[in-house]
Amino acid sequence: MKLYYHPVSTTSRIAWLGAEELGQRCELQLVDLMTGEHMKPPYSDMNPNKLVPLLEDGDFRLTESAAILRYLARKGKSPAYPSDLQARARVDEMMDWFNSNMYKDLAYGLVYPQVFPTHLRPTEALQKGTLAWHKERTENWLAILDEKLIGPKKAYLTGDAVSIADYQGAEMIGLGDIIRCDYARYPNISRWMSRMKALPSWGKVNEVFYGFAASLKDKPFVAV
Ligand SMILES: N[C@@H](CCC(=O)N[C@@H](CS)C(=O)NCC(=O)O)C(=O)O
Repeated sequence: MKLYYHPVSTTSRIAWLGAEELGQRCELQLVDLMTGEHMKPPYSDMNPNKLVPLLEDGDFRLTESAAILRYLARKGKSPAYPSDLQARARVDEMMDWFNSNMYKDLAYGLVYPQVFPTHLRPTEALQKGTLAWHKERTENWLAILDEKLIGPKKAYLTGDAVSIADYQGAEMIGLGDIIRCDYARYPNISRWMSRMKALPSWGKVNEVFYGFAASLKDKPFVAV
């Protein structure tokens, strides 16, 4: 299999972390987002969304990091995507929650407008308002995640065993490191993230991302 990716891209790191932890061997093919390689053929012919990641398995191509995680887990019949109907529904529930609730506010509303010039709002007032709005929403999701969804007892998002929802969610929460989010006041999230950051492949998958974050260490950010 081949994974088209960029190491700073959160959704690429979700798919890559999943592939590594699930033991699914993938050749990595860099798509240089910085030079716009994803915007033109041949990549844009493979993925008309012009986004990474993309998984290639023979002549089968798959986009969407969550779908890629599910594909890799099912291919390897991994317990990280349980076959039991209700256990699997819980994993799906968390994956949808992260994709539709947390990510839109934390990533698109708070991190990207401060980090990527293409996401900067056209006026100062708009930028300020966007950040304030999404910071509040992000804090709301973080409190729900901390107190209700993880809580004091669970080791992972859906119980005592790691699932593909953890790979997705941890990379999304980890994105906040780039604007120096302080998660210390969310003890259950902090505990879970420590566990996720201890995964064997976490360091390798996130090395370039942390380098990018370090390059922004003196830039002031609005963060949670
Ligand atoms: N829903 C997609 C989102 C993919 C996505 O947004 N990829 C970003 C990187 S994290 C990208 O390729 N951005 C390139 C651009 O915006 O030009 C997924 O989960 O795979």
